[in-house]
Amino acid sequence: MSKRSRLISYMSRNRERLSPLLIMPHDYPDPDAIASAFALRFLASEVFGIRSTIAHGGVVGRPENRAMVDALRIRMQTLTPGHFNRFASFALLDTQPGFGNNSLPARYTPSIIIDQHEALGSHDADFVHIDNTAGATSVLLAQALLATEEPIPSKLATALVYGILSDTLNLSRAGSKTDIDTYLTLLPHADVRALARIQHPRRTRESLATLGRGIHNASIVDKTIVSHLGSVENPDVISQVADMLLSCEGMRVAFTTGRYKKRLHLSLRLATRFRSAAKLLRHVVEDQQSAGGHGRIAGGAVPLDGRVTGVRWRHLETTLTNRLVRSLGGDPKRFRQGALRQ
Ligand SMILES: [Mn+2]
Repeated sequence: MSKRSRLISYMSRNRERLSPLLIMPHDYPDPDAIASAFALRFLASEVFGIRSTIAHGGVVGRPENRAMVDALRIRMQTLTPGHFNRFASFALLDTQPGFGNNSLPARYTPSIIIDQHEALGSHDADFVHIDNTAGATSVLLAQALLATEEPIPSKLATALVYGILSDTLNLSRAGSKTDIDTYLTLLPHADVRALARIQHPRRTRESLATLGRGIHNASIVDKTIVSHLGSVENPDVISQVADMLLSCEGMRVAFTTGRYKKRLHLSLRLATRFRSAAKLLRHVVEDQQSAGGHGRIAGGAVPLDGRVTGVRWRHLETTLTNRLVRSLGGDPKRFRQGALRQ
C-alpha cells in the first residue's frame, strides 16, 4: 500500500467484527451514494473478505440512476425492518446519523460513516470520514480504493466516475484539485460506452411531462427562480428540474418542490457560493434534520401532517417559498408567474 488510507487500515483490522456489513446509501440514492456503496462493497467483499450487502430506503427513480444500476449490475436491496437484526455492523454513505434522509434507526450506531456533507454534530461511529471539501462522497471512496493498489474493475470505475460527474454537475461544481485528479485517475479504467448509456437514458413520458411542468410552472422574483411540480412519480426529478432552471440567464437561486407520499420534497441550487445552500434550506424549513446539502446544493423534505388536501399542499409550498425569498432579501409579492412561457 503506497498511500495511507485510514479506511483501509480500519477495515483490515476489523474484518471479523464488521462481517456481515450492511451498506446503506441515503434513501432515494443518487449516483454518488450508489457509487460510494458499490465501492465499499468491493472493498469489503473482494479486498477484505467481509460479507456485505447494499440496501437502501426509498426507490431508485431517476432514469439515469436506474440505467446506472442496470448497466453496472449493482446489486441493491430495498431496506426492510428485518435487515437490521441480520447484520453485525452498518455503514452510512453520503449521509449521517441524524440526517432525515436515511433509514438507519436511531438505536443503531453505524460502524462506518463516510460523507461529504457538513456534520451537524459529532458521531459515535468507530470510523468517521467527513470531508465537506470533497465534491462527491465517491471521491473519498475512490481515494481509499486507489490506496489499495488493487486493480479497479471497470464497472466500479464507471460508477465512481459517474458519481463524481453527477454530484459536481460535470465537474463544474468540483470542490478541489483532488476531485479532478481522482476523476482523471479513474477515467482510463471506466467503460465510456456504458457511461454514455447512463448519461442518455430512455425516459418515460411521465418524466418528460414532469420536466415540462417544471418549466411551465416556473416563476421568478429578482434572481430567484421557483417551480412547484405538484405530485411527482419519484422525488429525484425535483433536483433535476432545479439544476435545469438554474441554467436560466441571470438566475442566482433555483428552488423546486414536489409532492410525494405526504411529504413536500425540496431542492435548492445556488449559482455561486454566496451562501451555504444547506444553512439556507434549514432556515427555510425551520428544522435542522429535514434538510442538508453541500456547497451550492441542498435538499430536504417536509411532512404534510394531518389531512392531505390541495389547499394544504399549496399553503406549504407558498410558506416555504416566501420564507426563502424573504431570507434572500426579496419580496414574494413581486413574483412573476409563468416566467418561462412565451
Ligand atoms: Mn453526494
